[in-house]
Amino acid sequence: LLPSTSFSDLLPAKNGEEPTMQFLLEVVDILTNYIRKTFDRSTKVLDFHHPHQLLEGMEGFNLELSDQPESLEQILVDCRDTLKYGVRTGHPRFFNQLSTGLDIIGLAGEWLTSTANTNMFTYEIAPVFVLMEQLTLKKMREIIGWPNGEGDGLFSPGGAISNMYSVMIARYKYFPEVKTKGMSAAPRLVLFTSEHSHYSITKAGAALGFGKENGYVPLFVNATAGTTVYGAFDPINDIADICEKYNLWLHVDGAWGGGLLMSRRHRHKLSGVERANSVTWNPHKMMGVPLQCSAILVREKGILQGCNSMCAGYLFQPDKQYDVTYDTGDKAIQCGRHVDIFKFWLMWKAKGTVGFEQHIDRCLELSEYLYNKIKNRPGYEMVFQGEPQHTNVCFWYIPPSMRNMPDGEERRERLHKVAPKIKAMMMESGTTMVGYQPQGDKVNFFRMVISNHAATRSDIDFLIDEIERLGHD
Ligand code: ABU
Repeated sequence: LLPSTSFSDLLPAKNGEEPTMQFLLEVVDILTNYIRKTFDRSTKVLDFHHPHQLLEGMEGFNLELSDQPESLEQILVDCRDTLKYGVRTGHPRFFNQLSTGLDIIGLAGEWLTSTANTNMFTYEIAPVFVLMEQLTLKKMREIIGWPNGEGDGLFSPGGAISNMYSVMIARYKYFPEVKTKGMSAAPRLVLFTSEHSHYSITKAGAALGFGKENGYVPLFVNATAGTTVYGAFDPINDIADICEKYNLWLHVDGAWGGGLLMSRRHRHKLSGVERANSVTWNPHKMMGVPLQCSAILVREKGILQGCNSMCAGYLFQPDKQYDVTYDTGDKAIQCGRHVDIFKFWLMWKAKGTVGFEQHIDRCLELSEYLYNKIKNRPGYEMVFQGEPQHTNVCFWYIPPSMRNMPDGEERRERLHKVAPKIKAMMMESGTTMVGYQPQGDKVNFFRMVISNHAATRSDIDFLIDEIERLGHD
């Protein structure tokens, strides 16, 4: 590209085809180099800088927006720098989040999705994607165990929003007048969820005007399939018995654990899920689909439409020439909706159901390897007893100088500082990343999770060596 070339030389400019192709090939080169390095263990997971350092500008990388156009040469440098100062979440040693990994087919799907640049609200402008979404949601409902995969669903912008949908439709099911008359059309309602459940359930309660008081009318129970920190599974059948007895809506938050439904070895952990009224299941977590890809699945057909439809005449005209039940946008609380389905559909095609099963079984085997490696290793204490149910392995690392300290407040205070200190050093050396948090009365501990298909036993060994190297006092 000539240094003087700018955006105005690209298509749709006259004679714009050649500079456009050159520019895009350069971008592809940047992306493929990044991908190659992501899987190379000699590359760092991150090159950490504090916010003020990035804001001040790093070696010519300037985040400030400009009034005048920049050259395409500079735009390519901006692309390179954006990746350089980011975090390689696909690196085999990135364990920080529930969503990790870089699936190549999923990535291709995401590129195609951006190229198509359409909106999921109507069949009119997204015919193929709408059908893919319908078919994939049906398959997921079949896997849950709902008869003939009947029901409803949507892909939403993440597990928190999927959980919020479940609360909205539960309220609509029991008190449909709330849609038009507001909260005064219902008694004071209350939701039930466990202490370890995801904060999005309480957030949905707050956003939708629910309270927390005794004496309110019970409406909804959330059972978590794979809690965020411990990876624990609530006993769905026992909870379903209570919900049936008291006529309550049962939601299963399987944002993290839903993927285990794909595994014949592990799906028993969600036993009873078919008794739920709604299920959240995030393929962007345990199934390695690129962000974002979260489904809200509902047993009752038509309830999403009933709850959310506003029948905007400019978009959802009833007299279109095709079957307008395929205009699925009015079921959503959003108007514009990103195409999250294609990458998932493409991965399912490429791997088959068995491919997802193998991925999940492998991740669980790796976490078992980690658990067995550290459960009796000097310097480690497990946060909860027994084998983890999911890939979450929660542990304290005790530096040598603390190993003979008696239990007590002084030890707790010191231990609380250990995981953040090691994590900070880890990020500054850029070698690996793992999460930590306190939970209830427990001081900060590491939460290791495995969802990355690139991780191997050697990466688990590396993490442990790194914790010991950085944590040695
Ligand atoms: N939505 C929960 C994600 C949390 C995590 O990645 O650790």
